[in-house]
Amino acid sequence: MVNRFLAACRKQKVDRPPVWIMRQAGRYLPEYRALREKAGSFLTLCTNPELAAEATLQPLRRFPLDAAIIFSDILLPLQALGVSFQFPDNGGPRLAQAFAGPEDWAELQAPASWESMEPVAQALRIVRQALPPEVALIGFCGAPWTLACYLLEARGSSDWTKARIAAHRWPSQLQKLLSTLAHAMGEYVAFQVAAGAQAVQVFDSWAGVLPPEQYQELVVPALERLFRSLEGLGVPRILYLGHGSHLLRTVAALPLEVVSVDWRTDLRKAARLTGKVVQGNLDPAVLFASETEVKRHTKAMLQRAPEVGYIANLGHGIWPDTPIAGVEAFLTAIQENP
Ligand code: 1CP
Repeated sequence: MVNRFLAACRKQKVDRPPVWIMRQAGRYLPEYRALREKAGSFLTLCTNPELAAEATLQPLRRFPLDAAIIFSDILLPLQALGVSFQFPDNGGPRLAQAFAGPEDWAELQAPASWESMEPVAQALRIVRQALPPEVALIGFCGAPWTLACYLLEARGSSDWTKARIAAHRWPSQLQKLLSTLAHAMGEYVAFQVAAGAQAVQVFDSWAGVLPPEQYQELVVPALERLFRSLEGLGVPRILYLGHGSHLLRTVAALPLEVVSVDWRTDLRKAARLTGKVVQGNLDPAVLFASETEVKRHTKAMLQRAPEVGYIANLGHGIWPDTPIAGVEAFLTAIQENP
């Protein structure tokens, strides 16, 4: 059987677009909530290989998805760089201490070994064993800029003022931080590929807070370093460009295969401006509409998608209280295509 996801990443023609859902394991699934309760904390769930593998597989048992994404978090590997943080119940990450200035990251470097992330490798091996060959397994990391946003802000934000100010106050030192993160994350995703990941997605969720010129100068060199380091691995490289419609031209020259775009980006334009395979981009809010409406919007999205080199997905992570019926209607509409 064909692995639709990997074929589409290579711009091969497939019978229908492959589909998976950003943040497909999570609180909208009752079985995830039960597993999370059993684990006691989100970090335990991430660092216990059996539990992380189970969380990864849960959505695959319920839905006809073409890919699994390993259950973890973008901040997890930062522990190997000596950064400590917590995930309070029902909230985003909280760092013990924000990076207040360049002296706080002067000593930061990639770890000598990724041994401390062995539970993630173990979870990848368990999941790969459990999946049929036609379902792809995706590894991931945070993009340097998005990770720097959390390091500088210490928590989630909507406008990332501290990170944007730092980028103007200490441009060269910030560039050095991004380069260090790029080097570390390149090694970390290579570690995931060695354990069975067949594609890697780099999440630049907060790319869009920067204008194109600044993204080009500050961020693109780090992304270039990260993606270039993965060249020899032979796995598709995906960049998620959150809120990034204005950055499509800027990422066109990067050595990667797939650009994942949010719900405000035109899919055809994304394909044309980047020359890459495109992934996305239904608004996660659509899944709250009636089943008829979900199907109508999904089919409209497919109409706007390129015929070859397209992977169906949401434009950002699925929300915790999303109705299962909405998810099912979304997937049915894709299966009915063309
Ligand atoms: O299927 C999956 O759920 C895969 C696992 C996964 C992934 C790919 C999680 C689990 N997190 C991520 C990536 C991630 N984490 C991103 C990039 C994608 C995106 O933009 O959504 C980002 C920005 C984070 C940071 C993060 N971790 C947030 C965002 C909110 C904020 O305050 O900025 C949150 C809520 C977390 C915690 C987290 N990570 C994952 C889950 C299921 C949770 C919630 C904890 C729980 O409900 O138990």
